[in-house]
Amino acid sequence: MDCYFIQPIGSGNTYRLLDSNADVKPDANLQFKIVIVGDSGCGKTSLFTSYIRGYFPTDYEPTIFENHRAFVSKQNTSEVLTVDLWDTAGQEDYERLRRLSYQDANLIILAYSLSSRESLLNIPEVWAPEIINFCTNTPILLVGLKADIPVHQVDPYDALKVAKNIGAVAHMQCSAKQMFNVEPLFDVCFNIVYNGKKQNSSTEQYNEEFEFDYRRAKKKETGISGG
Ligand SMILES: Nc1nc2c(ncn2[C@@H]2O[C@H](COP(=O)(O)OP(=O)(O)OP(=O)(O)O)[C@@H](O)[C@H]2O)c(=O)[nH]1
Ligand SMILES: [Mg+2]
Repeated sequence: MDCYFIQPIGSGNTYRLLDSNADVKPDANLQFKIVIVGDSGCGKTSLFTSYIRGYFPTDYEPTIFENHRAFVSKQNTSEVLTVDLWDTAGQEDYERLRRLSYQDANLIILAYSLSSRESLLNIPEVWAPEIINFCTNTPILLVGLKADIPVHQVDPYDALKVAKNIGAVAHMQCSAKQMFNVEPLFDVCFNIVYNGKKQNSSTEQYNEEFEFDYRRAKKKETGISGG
């Protein structure tokens, strides 16, 4: 467990999942899309189900494609984020469908299973190239699932190396079965998208201010409106 890291963009706040029946007032500009990908059977659906529905599904049903909308409130603020969690198929048969999921993603959760060394080997072999191809600049959070199994098949230092090589902004482990580290994992996800948005909008604001000043200066200089 000492082998995970979280870059500053992923830390800061905690979030509370709101009841789907609650009278929520989400902020229109705080809407995010998070996509999970990784080998079939590594535990992606179980992770989403345990977080959103609060239980661990015992039967394995391969996913074709599934979306969940969640509203989360940011700790000590009135801000409410809308988060669309896109669950994808690890199976090759649905590769084409999965590739459609990447568009406009704000974060990719890239998952492997601690019970399968192959699922980690597939991160640099299969998944990272696919992500880089379809959403080049989207941040990646690497997560090792099924942390509850008694004997891990993945050497944590290998996983750490993979995380660094693919440029992940965080690397964590969790267990949907034992609800271990599940909420902290989603806190990191929400911090990455929230802080990323704030960074971008301050850059936009800076650009707008710069443009405004530039136009004003030009107007003075030439007596012509910058348009
Ligand atoms: N021990 C343990 N088993 C888990 C955990 N999460 C999932 N599993 C089991 O792993 C199997 C596959 O889980 P899924 O969540 O359906 O896997 P998936 O990644 O969504 O698979 P695809 O939909 O085919 O891509 C199921 O039998 C789960 O019960 C976990 O945290 N611990
Ligand atoms: Mg699934």
